[in-house]
Amino acid sequence: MVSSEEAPVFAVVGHPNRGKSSVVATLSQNDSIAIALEPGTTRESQTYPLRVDGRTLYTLVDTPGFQRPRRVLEWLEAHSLSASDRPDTVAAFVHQHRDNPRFRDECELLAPIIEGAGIIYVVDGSVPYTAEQEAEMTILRWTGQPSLALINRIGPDDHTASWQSALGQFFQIVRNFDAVRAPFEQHLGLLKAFGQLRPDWEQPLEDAVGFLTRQREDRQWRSAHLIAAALAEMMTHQESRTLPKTLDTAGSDSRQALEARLRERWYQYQREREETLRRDVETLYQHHQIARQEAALSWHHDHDLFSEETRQVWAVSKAYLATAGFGAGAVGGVGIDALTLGHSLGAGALIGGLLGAAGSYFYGDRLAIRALSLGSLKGAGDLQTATFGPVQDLQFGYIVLGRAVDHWWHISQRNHAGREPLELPPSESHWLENLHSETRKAIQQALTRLRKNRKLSHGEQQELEVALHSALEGYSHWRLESIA
Ligand SMILES: Nc1nc2c(ncn2[C@@H]2O[C@H](COP(=O)(O)OP(=O)(O)OP(=O)(O)O)[C@@H](O)[C@H]2O)c(=O)[nH]1
Ligand SMILES: [Mg+2]
Repeated sequence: MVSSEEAPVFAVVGHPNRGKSSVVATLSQNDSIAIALEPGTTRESQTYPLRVDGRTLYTLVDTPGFQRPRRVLEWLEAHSLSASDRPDTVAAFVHQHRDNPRFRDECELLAPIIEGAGIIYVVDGSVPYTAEQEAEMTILRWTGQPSLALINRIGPDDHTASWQSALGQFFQIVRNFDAVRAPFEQHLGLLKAFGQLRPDWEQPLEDAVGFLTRQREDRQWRSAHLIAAALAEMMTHQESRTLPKTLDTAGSDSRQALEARLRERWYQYQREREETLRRDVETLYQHHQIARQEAALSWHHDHDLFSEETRQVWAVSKAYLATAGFGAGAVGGVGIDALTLGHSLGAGALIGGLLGAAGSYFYGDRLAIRALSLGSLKGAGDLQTATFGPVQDLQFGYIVLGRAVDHWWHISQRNHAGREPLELPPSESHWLENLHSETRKAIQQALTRLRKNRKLSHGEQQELEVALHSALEGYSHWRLESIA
């Protein structure tokens, strides 16, 4: 067990407003760190450990930006006799100026470095390099600490090349790193690079890469588990109410009113359950502040029409049902491949026939939900129960699943420096078609069982989780490919 004292510490330093806090937020997976357009957002140094399973992998120190680097450098030059005393001279500067308000920011940012922190120097590659920066870089070099420079591009322009040649003279490693968009592999790449800078950091940072990789895999499994649980609950949910038998539910008005009330509660339940799933997945990835822009699950009000638009974009195209889902449920295990083959050979008649048989069920306009039913309550002669639901339509499961997988993907990709609202527009592509046939078959089987209102056995639940885990994997590939 490595204690937090032994875990590497990195001070993230640079000019004001260059994305230092953004780098800290992303590398420490902490979305509560203040990031803002105004320079001078960070006024004090603050430490952010990255903990996994109670173990600190490394600590980042967010710092204020340099304010008077030239003055500081003048002082250092005037007080240093030779190169060998430079680190001590920087330490002496901090000790002597701690209470001087003019050098407050410099003392704040240098203090962790003279205590042993490695240096992450952040510059904005979208503005040109200027010699003004040289005083900052010289001071940092004087500390003698291991150092790495990150070119973080905030704006659209690209001045990376001029930065690279200047930074290369001052820092052992220079990397491009976009704090908002850098993919996870680049986070790991930075840690590995840092491990090369100081021999006693190599092992802890190699361990950190291992921990973070396992954590990411673990989060994907947990997400599959959360989505499977939500699917099961949403597809089998029923609203029920106990009523006195004396209450007249025979009249069609009161019956309709009762049904309308239960229906409204059923809708409400579904929206809330989905919202809980969203929050649970976000919490799993340590995103606590996300503002989401997503159309709520919606129904047309006067009759049970599931929004046709939502269904078309998220659910399953006819082609999908023909090639994937439909087969497993309706034609048994061989169905999928037989139908896929049939489709590619242009055997339209076969598919048409099968769809025709089940077509009204799958493509009817109504989202079928089991209507109000009244029954007597066992052992209580003067009471009766009214129930509404569950859903009778497999497509409901696919819609919930499609929305959940897409949300998961955005969350799993999102860096903790991201402050933009998360937009989740419906997708028009039928991603399900790109999954392995076993995955599609397993999903279809589980949804079919759930639609029949069967509780999944432990084994079936696990099968669904395995299938969802591959579905998440497949969705990621598909998204990344469609971006590239
Ligand atoms: N597009 C984009 N914007 C970024 C990136 N990094 C930072 N920003 C934006 O740049 C601005 C400054 O970011 P901060 O992380 O607060 O910068 P800082 O260096 O900590 O600033 P001070 O604490 O004021 O010195 C914010 O508006 C960020 O949203 C990035 O990688 N991409
Ligand atoms: Mg800051």
